Amino acid sequence: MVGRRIVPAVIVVAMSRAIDRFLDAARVLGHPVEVRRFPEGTKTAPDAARAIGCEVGQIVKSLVFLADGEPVLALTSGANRVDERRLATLAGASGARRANPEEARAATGFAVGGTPPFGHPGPVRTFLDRDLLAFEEVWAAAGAPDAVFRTTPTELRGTAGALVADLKETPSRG
Ligand code: 5CA
Repeated sequence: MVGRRIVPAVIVVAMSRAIDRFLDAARVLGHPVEVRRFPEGTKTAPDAARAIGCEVGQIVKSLVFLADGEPVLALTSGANRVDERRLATLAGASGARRANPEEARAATGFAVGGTPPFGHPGPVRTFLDRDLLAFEEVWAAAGAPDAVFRTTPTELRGTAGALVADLKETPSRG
């Protein structure tokens, strides 16, 4: 039992409800998913990669930004950081910034650390990091910070209604 956290029952119930909401949304889309839960937690991309035993680049981070105030979702490889200027350009906005946890939840209906790439209460413009296409399978959050599901980049593009884009930060020259 070394390393096991004690999670209050109220949080356990809230997490299960969030996963159920995501499962329902996936079914409605015609893409039922199989959720895997890890007691050690999958809250961040490195946590998830460690738990699953895959490359960190195969983890899909579902990151919410505000582009001129409009929520935009960047499905980003766990190996990359989002270039906010690139994202703003993609969104046709003059600027983009990371949403705070409250803004992210308002846009997606889920808490950061468990935000799924689709299944939100309303449409959110979504971009898919091109680097994820290099993998046969990728893993994304399934509504809670201990829950993930496996998908393929092509399937993810469809379920999330995402536009494939170059959105990662690249090292600056000079
Ligand atoms: N479940 C994992 C892997 S699928 C996951 O959801 N990863 S994530 O990258 O999409 O979400 C975790 C991220 O939430 C962290 O990397 C962190 O950057 C972000 N986050 C944590 N706290 C905040 C905060 N205060 N404001 C905005 N983002 C936050």
